[in-house]
Amino acid sequence: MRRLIKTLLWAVLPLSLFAADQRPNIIFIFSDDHAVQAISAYGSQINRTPNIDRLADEGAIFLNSFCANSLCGPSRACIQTGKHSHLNGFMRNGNRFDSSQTTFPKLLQRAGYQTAIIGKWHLGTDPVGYDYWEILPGQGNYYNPDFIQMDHSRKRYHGYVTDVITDLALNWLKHGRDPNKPFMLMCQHKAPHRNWAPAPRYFNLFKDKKIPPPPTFHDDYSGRSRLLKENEMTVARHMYWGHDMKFHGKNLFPKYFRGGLANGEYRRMTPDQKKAWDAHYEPENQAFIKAMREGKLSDEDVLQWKYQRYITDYLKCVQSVDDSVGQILKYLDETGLAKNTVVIYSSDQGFYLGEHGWFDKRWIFEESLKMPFLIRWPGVIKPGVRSKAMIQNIDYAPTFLDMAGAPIPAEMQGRSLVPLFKNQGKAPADWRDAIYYAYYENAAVHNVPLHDGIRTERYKLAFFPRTREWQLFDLEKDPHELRSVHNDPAYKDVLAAMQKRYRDLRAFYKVNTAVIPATRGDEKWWRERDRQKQAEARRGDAELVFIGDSITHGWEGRGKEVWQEYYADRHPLNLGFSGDRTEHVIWRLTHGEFARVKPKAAVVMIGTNNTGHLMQDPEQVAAGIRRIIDIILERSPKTKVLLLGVFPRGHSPLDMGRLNNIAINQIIRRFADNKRVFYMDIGHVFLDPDGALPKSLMPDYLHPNAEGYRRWAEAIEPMLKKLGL
Ligand code: SGN
Ligand code: CA
Repeated sequence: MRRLIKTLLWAVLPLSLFAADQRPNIIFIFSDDHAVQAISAYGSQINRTPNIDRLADEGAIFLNSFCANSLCGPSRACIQTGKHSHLNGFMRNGNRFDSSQTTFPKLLQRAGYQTAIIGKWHLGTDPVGYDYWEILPGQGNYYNPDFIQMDHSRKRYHGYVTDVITDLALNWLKHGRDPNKPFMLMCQHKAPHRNWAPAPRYFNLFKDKKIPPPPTFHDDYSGRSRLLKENEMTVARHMYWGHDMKFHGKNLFPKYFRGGLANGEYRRMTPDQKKAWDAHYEPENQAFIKAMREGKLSDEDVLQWKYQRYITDYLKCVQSVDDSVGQILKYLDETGLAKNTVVIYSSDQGFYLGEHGWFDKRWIFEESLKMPFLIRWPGVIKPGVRSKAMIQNIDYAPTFLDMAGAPIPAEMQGRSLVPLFKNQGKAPADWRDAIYYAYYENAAVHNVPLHDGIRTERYKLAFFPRTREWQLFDLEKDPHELRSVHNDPAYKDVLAAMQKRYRDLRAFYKVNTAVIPATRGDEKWWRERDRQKQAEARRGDAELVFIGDSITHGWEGRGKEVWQEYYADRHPLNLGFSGDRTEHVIWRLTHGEFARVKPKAAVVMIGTNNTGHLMQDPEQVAAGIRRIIDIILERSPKTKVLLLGVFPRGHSPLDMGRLNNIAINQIIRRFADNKRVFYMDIGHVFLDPDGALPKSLMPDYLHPNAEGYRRWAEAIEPMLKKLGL
């Protein structure tokens, strides 16, 4: 009710009320991959960031600030929308942001703010809701970077990217904006993103200094999922000779370095820049090569050398970002703007600075889950506030709107942080007890598996669908997350409570993984089968397509002869993949397997793995099946869908999996309109009169044998004929 009144008031209040607009300006300084371990206000032992620290000294630092999905594009989409990835649709890098959705800059504009974004954007589509924008294409470059202009032309600036972005931001503050309106400016840096190319003025910053690697640098990954060992982001094995380590020419030591990717920044440099670069890097590089050739370096020495190269380059990049903050604060001081301007410093996710032997991010573990968040808001936040409240990037959009006195749409999932600011960092009594996290970029760069989880003040629970594993960490006793206690009897109650909280939070945030397209691309056979099926589909001549999981896949195994007999001469295509759930089918159909085919009929039977592997709810699975049908009908309007009820499983009629399938079928039978979608439940052809599933038809109580396939074919044959086959 209060919200409604507020909304109504807002609609009728003339904006002239804000004639002497006292609403604060907002400057959001955002970097890329800046870990809290590299900010002195957060206790960094390895570098100093005096300008960023100023925000903590003069305002607040948030020690438990988290992202919702530890990756660039997704984090930014969460910030724009105030929603988790599965609802804003930007799940992984390379997606294109749907800019028709509600975003905070659009609403700020409506509330009379001027809005601008300068620097890294990385959301694919143009920024919408900004009076001014000038952005890097994709990841952008460090040296002499190009910027996309509002008219889509590109402009190249001479110099170092962090400085260029700072200059552009200052220029907009000085000359671009209307001084009579409040503003919101996002100044978004590329640094310190890979390939960590520093500005010349910092080449010598760590000269002759050795930076100690973190205590978990030599992690052996024992006591946790094997998936940790499989990912490809170690300092030891995944650093490029050119791109990361800044050597010229051919990879001389393939045992220690990856070859094939040169330092692209070097190519962009002017002769003077190259000269300065080489004057710094070449002596060190040549000394290393010489020592290697003389056999003076042990494996550990090489690892340490690589770490030093990595971490010093990274920290040098951070230093220029700190300068940028300093320059902006100085400008605010000089102009008096400081008094009524909120300044925030944050970064899209955390980063591994050698923890667990890694670089990069993506995992739910602390180093990449955390985001820096420092804020100065004169007159509201007192100097020196240190907050332990759990905040997340989905909170930023509602916070900005709240600062501007604009209504917060109910669809935004985050919560305004303004009450916390007004209360000097203390969370209200009804604040969240846990955050939800999800990472969706399966098996892409760095091979980090899809996973999600929750974190409370003390515990962290993660789930890995690929191996169907839980991991549980006690952050108080094991702050470095070196031992999962999910199997430890002492944590039985904690595990159960965390699992409940996980399920409840997923429901609260409307997470339905059954409809979120997912690959199993990290399983080689699956990738290969997908490629092969895409090729078959591209021929475009299929008339009868079967879509599903292992049960459909089995037409190529135990069902082969029946298939020959019934379907071979009807232009069939088998799109059954063992182990697939609805989300995998959705991915396959939208990524090539249904690009050209226009079959007469598509037989769909899917869902048993959704409840079996993942404990998805029957409602959710049904939504996944609905999505599959919609994709087929949208792509091939003349195709008739023969939707089959999910086959019975388990010997006993009381089998839990069987009951799940019954619950799914109860919902999906209503999808039939008998025009384009036809439904059949043929489960009874496999069952004994007492409801038991006999071994003689499904030996493992899940997959039909040859006779089972025969019964399947017989049962649907009349319908197939009716559908024109
Ligand atoms: C590039 C990097 C990766 C990094 C991603 C995502 N490789 O692909 O190391 O994880 O960006 O980063 S590089 O060879 O191009 O440097 S993100 O911050 O944009 O999400
Ligand atoms: Ca990033």
